[in-house]
Amino acid sequence: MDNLKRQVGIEAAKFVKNGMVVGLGTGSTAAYFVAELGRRVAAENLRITAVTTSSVTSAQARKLNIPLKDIDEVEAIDLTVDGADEIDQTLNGIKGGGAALLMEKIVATYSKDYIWIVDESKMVAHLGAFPLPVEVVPFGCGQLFRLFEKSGFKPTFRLDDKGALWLTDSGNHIIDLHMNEISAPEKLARLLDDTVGVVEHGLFNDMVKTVIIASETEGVKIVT
Ligand code: ABF
Repeated sequence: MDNLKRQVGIEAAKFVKNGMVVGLGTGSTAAYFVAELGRRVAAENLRITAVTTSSVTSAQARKLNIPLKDIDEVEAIDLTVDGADEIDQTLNGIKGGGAALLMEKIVATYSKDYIWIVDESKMVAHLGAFPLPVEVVPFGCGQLFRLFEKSGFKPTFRLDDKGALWLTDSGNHIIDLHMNEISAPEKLARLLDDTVGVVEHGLFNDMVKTVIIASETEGVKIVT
């Protein structure tokens, strides 16, 4: 699996050219992309500026001497490369298993080009077997939890290793919805967008144009 993740990370880094502003995703697959960029910055004198999608990725980029800027300091983001938790056949996806969905969606929204890198296990017929992460404001999140329960969304609060409510980089909590199968992702996204207390959700519908997939049997494929 690590080998597949490394392959797509290296493949995606080929899209990065001198002078670009690059959005760096979060997660174990995106980390291979960031590692390859770091290698090229050192070995090939690749000149880029990066914006990141989490404190974890910022720390990795700093270690690799990849020049970083705040998202508001750059004019535009040329390309963002990120991982995903599930992708369906229309290239809608679930993200946020790594709890970075809010920053990931903001960076993706302001990117001219956007690529997901995954191993084949992430490709699914229908979204929803992976619990859908929803980032929520702490105030009133118990009420929101009960609303999700009543709606049949089977919510659970994400906890940290000490059993406390998970705190995102933006100081919010995460509720995971165990829906099993999401038959209408667009409708669910609209409902969550309209729910008070929801900051953002992990449905990334119609956002990505290119997915790089690595499989044991077929090698690396680029799907658009
Ligand atoms: C991020 O990392 C996410 O949005 C997604 O939750 C996760 C995928 O992680 P991994 O590559 O480790 O499976 O991109």
